[in-house]
Amino acid sequence: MRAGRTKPNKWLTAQELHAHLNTSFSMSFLEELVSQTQDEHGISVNDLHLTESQPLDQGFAIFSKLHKIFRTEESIYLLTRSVIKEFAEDNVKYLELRSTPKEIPETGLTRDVYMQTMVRAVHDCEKEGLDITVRLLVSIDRRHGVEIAKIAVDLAERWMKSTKGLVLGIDFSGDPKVGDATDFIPVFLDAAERGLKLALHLEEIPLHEETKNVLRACCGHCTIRIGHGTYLHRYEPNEGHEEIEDLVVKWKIPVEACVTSNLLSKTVDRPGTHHFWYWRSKQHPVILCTDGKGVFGCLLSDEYSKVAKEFSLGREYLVNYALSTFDTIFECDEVKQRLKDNLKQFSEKEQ
Ligand code: 6MZ
Repeated sequence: MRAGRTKPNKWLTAQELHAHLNTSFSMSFLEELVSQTQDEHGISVNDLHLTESQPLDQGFAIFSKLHKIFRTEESIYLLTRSVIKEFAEDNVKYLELRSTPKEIPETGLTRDVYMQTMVRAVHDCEKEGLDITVRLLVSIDRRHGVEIAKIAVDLAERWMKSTKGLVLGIDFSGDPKVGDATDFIPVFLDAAERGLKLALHLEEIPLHEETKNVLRACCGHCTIRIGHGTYLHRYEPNEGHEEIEDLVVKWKIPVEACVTSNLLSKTVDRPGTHHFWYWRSKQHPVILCTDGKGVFGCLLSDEYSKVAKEFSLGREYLVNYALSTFDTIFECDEVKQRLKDNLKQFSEKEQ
């Protein structure tokens, strides 16, 4: 599959809840930027997306290269606009876009400028009349440690207030092999106390202890979705990890399922064993997401097509599925209802 292709697909409207800004580039935008800045970094476009399954580490090596390219206010602005535009072209009506605010003294980028730039790009897309509602999450990179995470929460709270809710939560992500999510529990609780919603990468690889600790501490106190959750239900019997699944089910914690990303990162071996279907069969909320549509070369409509083909799902099933997933967005009930009404109207018209 070609990375970042922009074939509009009008068969379904939906929402994208797990998209990292720097890995969600559109290919045409990346090609242009790389050709202009090649002398500075010497990186080629072909090094920036996965075309076949590679271990997760390979993905993280690519993310580091991308961070050498998206280094200026201008590039973050253009990246944000092009990412939003490409989702809108794929008929995505609601997007929660997440990113780690960067400090890059050489280019004058500060975390505040980074946030300001993303917000400006969202507003400019609104002015342009793009038919998509965009909200932002501030990412905490677990590799950067707890002190930087606290800064991210302060930043998210400040921008949530000043944008009247355009920023609505935090994401916890980064290389799962580094650090322990348990250390961040006070940060998560503090963020929730301040009114921020939490999208937490958990169990992308088997990390049952930290997941158990986080869920025990946060369930009942925070609004949470789980990113990936690939190993939530994959544990050996009698090792005491059943509690994880019990908590996820008891608190109806939605799981963000990134099928192509998991396959290309080799955390799932084939589409038929993807946990999307495990949670669907339990009637537990699970949302199809792209993760990084640039790096993983998938549009959201591709993810729908992939599961439709794999699990023989018809149009009516998918429309009902998509309608149910609107309940998992971090926005208020009024916005949820508007999105559901729009999708119902759209699907009746397109029948
Ligand atoms: C964990 C991931 C990720 O924040 O610079 N990120 N973290 N697992 C994944 N699965 C493949 N994919 C992306 O976007 C890039 C950052 O998002 C996180 C990593 O921290 C990566 O550096 P931003 O916009």
